Amino acid sequence: MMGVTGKLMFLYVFLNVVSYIVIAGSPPTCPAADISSDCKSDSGEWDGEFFPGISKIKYEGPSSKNSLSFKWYNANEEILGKKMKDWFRFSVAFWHTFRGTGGDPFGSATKFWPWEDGTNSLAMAKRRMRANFEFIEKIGVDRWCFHDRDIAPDGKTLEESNANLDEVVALAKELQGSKIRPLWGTAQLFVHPRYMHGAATSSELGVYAYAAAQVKKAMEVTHYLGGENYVFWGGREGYQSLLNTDMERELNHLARFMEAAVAYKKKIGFNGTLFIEPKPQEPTKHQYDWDAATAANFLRKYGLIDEFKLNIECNHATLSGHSCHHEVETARINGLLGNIDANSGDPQTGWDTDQFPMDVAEATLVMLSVIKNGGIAPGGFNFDAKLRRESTEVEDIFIAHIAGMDTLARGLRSAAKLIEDGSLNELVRKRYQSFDSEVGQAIEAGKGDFEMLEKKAFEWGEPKVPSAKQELAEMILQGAI
Ligand SMILES: [Mn+2]
Repeated sequence: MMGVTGKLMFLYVFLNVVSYIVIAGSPPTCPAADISSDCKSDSGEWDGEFFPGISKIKYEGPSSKNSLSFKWYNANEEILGKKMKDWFRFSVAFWHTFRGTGGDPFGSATKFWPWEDGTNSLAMAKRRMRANFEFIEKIGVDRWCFHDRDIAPDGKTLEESNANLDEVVALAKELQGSKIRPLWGTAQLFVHPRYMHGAATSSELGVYAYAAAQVKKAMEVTHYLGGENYVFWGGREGYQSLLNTDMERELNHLARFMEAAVAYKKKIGFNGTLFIEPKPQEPTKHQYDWDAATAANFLRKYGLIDEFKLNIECNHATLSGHSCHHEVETARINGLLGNIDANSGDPQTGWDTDQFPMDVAEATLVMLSVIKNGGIAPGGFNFDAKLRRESTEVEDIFIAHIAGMDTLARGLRSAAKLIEDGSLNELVRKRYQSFDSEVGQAIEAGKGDFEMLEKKAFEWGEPKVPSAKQELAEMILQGAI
């Protein structure tokens, strides 16, 4: 635990950095060798457990009243011929879980985890990494996701930032052991002021080059850690005003950047999938990867469709005016379903709240798509989700992940019931059965010319239009949950 000196120092440092945290949601930069400034840490190594009193979370079944147990997620139980853990491939998001402060645009941090000393030092970064792996071990998942700048502090120069990253990554590699791997890594190209106009879509050449160097390094360390995928979320790849923006040129630059990433991935022998993560707006007014369909169009236009898949984030789906199910289905039918950032928004809030997924009906629909996709590997379900600002106890980190995993597990169980029951499938099949006829088959084979169809329309007369049976479909869904 932190001593009195530590607490005073924490307060001092905290007051110095509070304005930055409120504005940018991130601590200040700290050069690796700087021991004279706010970056100084007295942390050293951490004695003992980070989560004392919490042992490995076990499955206890739906009747358990123990908040630190799984009620629905039973890792090794087989559902539709596959273990639950293999359907989900759950991952812990380092940034929300270990860098989230609870700060929002109106208020400062609310979370003061006992292992934090209020600095963004290398020593603190290493201590945090130890906490990350103790958490992963206790929650019982095999994967984690990270941004480069969240796991290691920015340096005064790019060389120094790279050196900081190398030092933390070496420790992460050691702590991972043989079982744990990154589901994916990514570069944080949106917090630093240099990226205010974008990274790959910045109007400044120097920023484009800096971003390229950062992605190059982030891909190298992801590969080194045995990462299975790499993500591009274009935090500031978009515009605030079209009046001062050459949208065509920016999109061309973005495509060139992605081409270079593909080439470098192949050059270093990194076999992970590259994902684009659509989001319509926030922080920019318009993000170029608005939704799954927009991202698919971008990839097709620039000949990148076979090199990428999509990481669908449920809260981003709702921000774009779609359901998560719609975005997952759009990705799936385009052969682009790669990964799911498992979270949810608030139906009464119009921004990205990154809440843990708690809606069993939505989880059921998402899992129906994932099952139709034959699973999601080499992607998985990453908890891109954070505790509410008002949830401030260490055990809340566990409770949130357990509840999110249980929600998705209930979704999987319900989706499996729907598939085994077959009546929803049958309802949909019947709805389109007129296309199973000779003429319908001709249309689907591309032989439905207008002259032939006009002849049929005259012959058949006014068509009989059956019921869509939406309420029956909803009744079937309710019955499976
Ligand atoms: Mn989000």
